[in-house]
Amino acid sequence: MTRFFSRCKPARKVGWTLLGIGLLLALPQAQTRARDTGQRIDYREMSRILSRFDPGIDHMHLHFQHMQSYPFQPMRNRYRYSYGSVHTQKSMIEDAGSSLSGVLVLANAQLYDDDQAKPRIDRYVQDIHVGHECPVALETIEGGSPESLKALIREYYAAGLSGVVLIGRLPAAWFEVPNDHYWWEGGYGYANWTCDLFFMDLDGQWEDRDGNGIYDFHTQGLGDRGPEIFIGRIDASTMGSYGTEVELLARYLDKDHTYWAGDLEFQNYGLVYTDHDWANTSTYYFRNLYGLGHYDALKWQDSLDNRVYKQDYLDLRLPDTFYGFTQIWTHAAYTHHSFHMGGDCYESEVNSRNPRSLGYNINGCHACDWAAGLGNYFLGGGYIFNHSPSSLAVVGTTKVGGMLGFESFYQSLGENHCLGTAFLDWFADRLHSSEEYGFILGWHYGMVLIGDPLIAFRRVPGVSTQETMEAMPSNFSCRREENRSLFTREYLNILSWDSPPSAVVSPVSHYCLYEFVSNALVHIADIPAGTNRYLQRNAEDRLYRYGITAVNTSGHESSCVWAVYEND
Ligand SMILES: [Ca+2]
Ligand SMILES: [Ca+2]
Repeated sequence: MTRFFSRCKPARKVGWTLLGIGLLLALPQAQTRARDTGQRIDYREMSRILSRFDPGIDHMHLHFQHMQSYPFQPMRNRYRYSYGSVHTQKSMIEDAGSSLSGVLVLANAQLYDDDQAKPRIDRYVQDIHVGHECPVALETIEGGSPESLKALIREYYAAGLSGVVLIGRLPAAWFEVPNDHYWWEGGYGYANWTCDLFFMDLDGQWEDRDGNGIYDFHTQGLGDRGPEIFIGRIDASTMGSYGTEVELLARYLDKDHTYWAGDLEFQNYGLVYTDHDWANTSTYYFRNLYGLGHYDALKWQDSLDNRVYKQDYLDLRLPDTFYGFTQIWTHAAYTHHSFHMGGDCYESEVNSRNPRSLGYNINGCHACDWAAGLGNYFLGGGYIFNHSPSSLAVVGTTKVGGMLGFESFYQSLGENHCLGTAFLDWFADRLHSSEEYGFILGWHYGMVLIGDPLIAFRRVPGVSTQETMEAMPSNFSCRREENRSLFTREYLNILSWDSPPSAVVSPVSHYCLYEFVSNALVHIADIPAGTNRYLQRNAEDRLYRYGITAVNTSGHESSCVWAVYEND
């Protein structure tokens, strides 16, 4: 911990890089927790599905336009300050489940000079330092190539680094292949894309063999291809259609701060929303995040009951604050989701609905292809650079493909690791898997994290909630019965649950029963300990989302366990 702090000094000149690499080689691969989940993925079938879709957009042409607009310049970096590891009052209360060894924040120097942006960037650095109780350093960057930026990141990595946050416009690395998805019917043809894996893999070898400024080979070099750190991009300059960069960044960092202050209410309940072409894939992996029964798994279905279509997504899913994390799986381009039913759902429509989940996994080609947007907008950006008070981060891709092999991602999130760590864990799992390397490259090399990578989705790191999993009721369920007599007929919602395990420190005093309606948690009843059943009379023909907590004799309330009921 302290090594990171002591390394972060402005004087780093000749010889430092060699020293850094030496240290790097000596360090164990401690940051990456690759998990072999043993799952096999039918990458060929997935490529077949992708090949059916043509958005009619020439992403490659847009990429070349982007490259011409932003030529590389020599880099000037300036060390600003760092916070070392300190023991805050919060750290005495609870281990928030974070175990980061250090975070480096790199901000565009011109942006940092702005008097609206600077205090907010400083506050962000402070927030993540306190939240994760890990060292955080801030440097500002002018110009720069991906290589010079990576060299700087490497120096920090040598001293202990878990991840990097890039704020504002900063260099991007590009990757190209002559024939993407070559294994599927002749392939998709030439492709290039921005590739943040370049900054995540610090010991593999990256080569541009034809010397056109775009990487085309990635081998293990002296290390491996897998990532060692995570990267997150907070770049509001990609969303120029919606305001100035400073305005958009300020608004984003303000809502992000409410998260870190513990003032953003969110529920431990998820949504996995899967369109037609993947309707037969399992979404069981999603249980890893909030638990079995703690997510809506909506899949397109060929019946009148189908709920997966454009207007349902826009009107009912995006504005719903019941969802703490959402995964959406549709065909896409940088401009829109393409739903099987209801048609195209444009970035502007997503943006204007103010998406309310804290985080999104957007599975769809080019959804996070910010370069294609030429500074105007892109789909992934529309999810977070908007007026929503809660939407903070997106994982998606800058090329065709997206995430597959989800288990490691949601396992990591379920352990309340931050999004960056989960993204790193997932990427490491894919790159260390026994799948054909071509599949990994074609499907995953564009994966990118847009927004704050330090947020977690079960609870805010560093903010005490005084609760543990063990203190929560379990097996909470709702069933319906008809109560019929000669003169009346009514329906009852019968709620039941099990007490928390007796191993809990303080005994339960009572349970609090809530219903989540109209984006708010409404208290229904207090139920004394010893009673594990509740009847709600005159139940209506609608959706019910019940939450129950256990309050112990010390007055601490557990987080909610959910039971969702809807009459078919
Ligand atoms: Ca090249
Ligand atoms: Ca590596």
